[in-house]
Amino acid sequence: MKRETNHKRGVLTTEDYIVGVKNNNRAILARAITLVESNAKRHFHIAQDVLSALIPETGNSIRLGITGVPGAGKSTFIEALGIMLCEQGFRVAVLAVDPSSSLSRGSILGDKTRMDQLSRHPNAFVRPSPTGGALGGVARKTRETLLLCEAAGYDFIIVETVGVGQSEVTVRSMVDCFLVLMLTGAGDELQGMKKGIMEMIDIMLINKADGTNIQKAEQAKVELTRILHYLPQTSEGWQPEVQTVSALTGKGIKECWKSIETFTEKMKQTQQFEQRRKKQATNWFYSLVEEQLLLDFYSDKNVKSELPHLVKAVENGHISPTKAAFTLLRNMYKDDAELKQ
Ligand SMILES: Nc1nc2c(ncn2[C@@H]2O[C@H](COP(=O)(O)OP(=O)(O)O)[C@@H](O)[C@H]2O)c(=O)[nH]1
Ligand SMILES: [Mg+2]
Repeated sequence: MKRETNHKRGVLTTEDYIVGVKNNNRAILARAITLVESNAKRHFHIAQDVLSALIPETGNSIRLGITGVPGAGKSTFIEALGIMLCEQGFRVAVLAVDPSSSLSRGSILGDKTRMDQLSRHPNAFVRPSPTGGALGGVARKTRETLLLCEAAGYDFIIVETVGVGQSEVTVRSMVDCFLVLMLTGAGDELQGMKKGIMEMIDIMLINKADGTNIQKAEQAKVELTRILHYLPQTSEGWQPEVQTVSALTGKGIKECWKSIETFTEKMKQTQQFEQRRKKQATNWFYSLVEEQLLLDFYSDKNVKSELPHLVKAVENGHISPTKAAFTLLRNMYKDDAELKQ
């Protein structure tokens, strides 16, 4: 008990983090997440040591992504589905990717993102979106948080996001199954959904199919099923499903769960599950390499000093953009070249 109190206040060693996460000590898991979310260099190195040690413990959950416009009922739905799974004895972690929360402080995922009822369940762990930084930074933090939750033994990781910028593409790239929550709209069933998004969806849910809305929801289901039929398949042998659901009354949640199970089983049988995960991991690796190269490049002192002159010269038409780009790129390696001579 005493040790537990010390952990809450005191400094943890790398080993404390590793053991604490493995044992699903929630206070330590929360602190490990804070560590990966930190922008401080000294935290970065401990966080990476902790993650490296925990990597063998990861990969055993089903990762679900949920998107939809603000107010579609994502948080209410996740809470209903989450509680159902927790009641069955599963452990559920809920994360969020909300690139807006850092800018406006107010989250567009809404105040229900806290999911008070689910948060209190002993089998659940709810973590709000990391704040600060662009989507790229938020995405890295969420990916690493996902790995920490897996190492802590959560069976399902649910990631909530909204259709802002590239956030849907980002979340699709870290989950096994991607769901969208729709509302019945006035005629336009696609509700201005960006075209590429439709093609990333595995399961489409029409939410708020309750009260006077039931009939409209059923009509929308027919219409959306027809539209989805014309789109290319996201996964081999899987025709995206459309279902009506009420996150508020719980009607349709079980059926939705069944679809998620059928989908993941099918993906596992055809090896697409493993292949997608491998691809996601290598893509993540490459994007980190590219991101870091850019950062290093623009913070190089030679590049920094040359850049304004070259931009001016390009603006004034004194040098071609191609020549300017190559001149700048050569600048980065100038010191290395001098050393070699
Ligand atoms: N009638 C009805 N209302 C719902 C349903 N699901 C969510 N809501 C309500 O819609 C509002 C937005 O829900 P929320 O879960 O915060 O949406 P989010 O922004 O997509 O996360 C809240 O007032 C919910 O109570 C539903 O199935 N039926
Ligand atoms: Mg929400």
